Amino acid sequence: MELESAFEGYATPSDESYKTRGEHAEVALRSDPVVWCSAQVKPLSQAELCAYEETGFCIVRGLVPLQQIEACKNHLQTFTNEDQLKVTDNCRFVTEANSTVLRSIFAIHEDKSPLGELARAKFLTEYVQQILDDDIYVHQSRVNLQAPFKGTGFSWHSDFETWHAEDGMPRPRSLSAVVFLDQNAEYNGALMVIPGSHKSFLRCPGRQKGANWEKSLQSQAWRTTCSVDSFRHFQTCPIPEVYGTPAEEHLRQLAESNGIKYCTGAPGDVLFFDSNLLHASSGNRSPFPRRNLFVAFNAWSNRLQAPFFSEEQRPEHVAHRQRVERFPRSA
Ligand SMILES: O=C(O)CCC(=O)C(=O)O
Repeated sequence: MELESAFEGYATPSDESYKTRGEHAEVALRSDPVVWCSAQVKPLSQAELCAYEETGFCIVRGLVPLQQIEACKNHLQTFTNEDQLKVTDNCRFVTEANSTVLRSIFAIHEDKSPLGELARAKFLTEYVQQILDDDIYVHQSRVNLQAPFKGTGFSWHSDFETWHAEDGMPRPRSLSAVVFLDQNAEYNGALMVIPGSHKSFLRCPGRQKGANWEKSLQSQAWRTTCSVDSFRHFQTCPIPEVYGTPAEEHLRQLAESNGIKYCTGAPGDVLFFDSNLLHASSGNRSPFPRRNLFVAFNAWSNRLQAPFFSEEQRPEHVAHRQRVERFPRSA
């Protein structure tokens, strides 16, 4: 079957650059800038911007005061109460597969809480505005908990590949800010990245029918279903699903040529990384938690359209379209 006909009925991207979810895995060159500003030297210096452009990420040490980090962690304790989780809107909370252990909490920036405040803090948004050179908004926010002994990690992926295919984000004018709430080390599931991989676009195979998000938020390698009234009890069956998962051969080639880097650091450090950077994390078999706040920002000029390669668009709490607050660059 021709690739064209496989995508019949989907929204048409403005060009072919980020075609994905076809018959075959392929590697394409990114056709957009990484750093969109030209000469601004604050908060990142010109040298830091150049390094970000080259590697696709940077870590700013000690950006968040420890007091604020402690307040966030105290607030997170309130989410471990099962009764509270049961009465809250269902799929905002994602558990580890076949488990009641909490894996992710979505739309955290909307909460009136220390975590919500941190996700919208000016000292984060000014970095993002500098790199993207635009007004910005939160596309997605979540806390990933990587629980001691139980965290199962995330397979290799480019966020932008999913955001483009399933959310309708036109271009990779977007990035994530990751606030380390705990020490992030190799042994407790620190994020791994392939430096420089953001310059390639890895087209992922697998034509998608129906919603992929219920499955992919738990694991990109297993099919799971989530029933609405028993959201804490996912059923997992061993059928591999590959939507949004790059080919292992392409990952191997990139890792061989560019290496793999662990993004380790202390509470209060912040990792900024390009939306097309390949990243993953191993599970957490240590007795120490690895809780991180992820805030994905998109340029205001790059707001979502219809999904480019998916029949269903993901829900608001996973990809914001309606409930968006604009952070103007000059504010
Ligand atoms: O928390 C992690 O280890 C990885 C999370 C991730 O890749 C994501 O949320 O897209």
